[in-house]
Amino acid sequence: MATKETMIPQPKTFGPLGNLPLVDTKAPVQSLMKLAEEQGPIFRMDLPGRPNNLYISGRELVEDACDESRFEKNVWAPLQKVRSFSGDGLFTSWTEEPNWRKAHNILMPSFSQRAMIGYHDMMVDIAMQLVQKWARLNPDEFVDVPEDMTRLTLDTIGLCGFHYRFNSFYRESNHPFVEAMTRSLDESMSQLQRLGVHNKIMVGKKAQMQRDIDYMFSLVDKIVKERRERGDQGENDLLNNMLSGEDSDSGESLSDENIRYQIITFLIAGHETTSGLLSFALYFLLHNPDKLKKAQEEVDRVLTDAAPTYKQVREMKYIRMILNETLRLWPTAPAFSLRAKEDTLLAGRYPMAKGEAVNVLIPVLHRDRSAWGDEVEAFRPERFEDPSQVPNDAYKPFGNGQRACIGQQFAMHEATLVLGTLLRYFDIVDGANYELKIKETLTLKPDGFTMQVRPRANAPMAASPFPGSGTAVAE
Ligand code: HEM
Ligand code: LEH
Repeated sequence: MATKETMIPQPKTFGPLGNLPLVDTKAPVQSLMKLAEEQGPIFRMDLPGRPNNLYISGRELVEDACDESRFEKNVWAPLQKVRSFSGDGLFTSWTEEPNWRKAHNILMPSFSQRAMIGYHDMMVDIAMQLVQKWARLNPDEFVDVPEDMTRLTLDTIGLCGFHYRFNSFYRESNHPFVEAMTRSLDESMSQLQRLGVHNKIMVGKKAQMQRDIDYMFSLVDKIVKERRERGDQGENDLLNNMLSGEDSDSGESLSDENIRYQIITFLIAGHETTSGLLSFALYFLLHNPDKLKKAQEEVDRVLTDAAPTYKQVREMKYIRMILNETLRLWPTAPAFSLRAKEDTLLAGRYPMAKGEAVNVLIPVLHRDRSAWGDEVEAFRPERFEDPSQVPNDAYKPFGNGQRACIGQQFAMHEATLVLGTLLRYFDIVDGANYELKIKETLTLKPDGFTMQVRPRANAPMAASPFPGSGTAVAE
């Protein structure tokens, strides 16, 4: 009888290093994507100290692994590294850890579609700071897209989540939190690819990571202390919900230590992936003038005032389709992991023992021809026109089931608002002939992407230094 080892392909190995030499240290996800093309929808990788990693990317396999009655979220190696600063926060906790359900119950209402009405004006505040910055550029100047999108998304989660202003648009370089966070994510990714002994001797890197974690904790502790001293002044934000919320199941509230982990989680998760999404979307629009034209027709029709209202953001259907299609081609959180709850057969074929895991390579799943047709590389927002035609089992940019992204509505409301507003105010120009290169820091971003912007003649109040803050209107 064939064993499962003979059934699941594995690329060539290099003695004690296993398959590690096949992985580009700076671009592990892109290496895994290439390996999936060669090996097929399921393959095995042996890594030093981590034998037997399974990667899946076919529609049928992923659909089966997403069955929550048989599989559950696995806090796999990349997430275990991040736990050094996000502990048992929502993203890095096991489902059976008591704080996962407690925080999930307390925080879910803060992320409902209705809750976006309360965040809308704050999102507009930050979006308008970006409009102001771009409106003041000289025609020959370039915008560093991922840098400005990072400024925007960090300031947005800071303000909406904690009424804290990072004021990134008033700084030449990144806020120190972004520096500490990026270094920590980068080091977490590097640790995955070093041999155990090699990690132990990287004393300098370890010390830097500890300094970065200490800095992130100190910033978060300052935010909490100031809120506690000032008291609740009716801010309807994540921080208030965490400080005063009670879990409806247990009646318990979150501990101070867990609140710290949740804040770090939200500051990181709340901006890193959304900035990548906005950057990739602008990249795709530069390369697809017909889609850009359709997008501008929509924003010109819908955005009639200086700043978008909540209702107008909900009306920008084509902008949302552009974002969905962007996340198909470059899902900015590119992988997640699931483990078997009991012994089972994956897709009726591959025996999996209880606890055994599969890692889902989302960018490859999103290019499965059986779900998306032959022209998988073509940027076609129209794929998302009719929701009943979207192959949801082959589209997982926000993960799966009860452990799917809690911030999905937040990210999509923010990204739709910002992309729509930018296209209303500016024409975009590929002045640098940018060629796509993807930078990985666990998440994905277009590396070094610059472009030029030209204020549009018909933009509402484009010349005004105070374009207003807009008013949220519920549907
Ligand atoms: C979980 C993607 C934006 C907070 C996840 C997961 C994915 C994901 C794939 C599942 C991870 C896993 O199974 O291991 C994205 C993408 C985003 C985005 C692509 C933007 C385009 C956000 C935002 C926030 C956020 C804006 C917060 C404001 C979280 C949290 C979890 C999570 C807390 C863990 C939820 C839980 O397990 O209870 N996200 N995310 N994300 N995301 Fe996001
Ligand atoms: O290094 C990675 N994977 C490999 C390395 C190996 C081949 C040497 C592995 O299997 O260990 C990269 C894996 C990256 C995937 C992690 C995605 C985490 C995204 C974090 C986003 C958090 N967030 C943001 C918003 N919502 C959630």
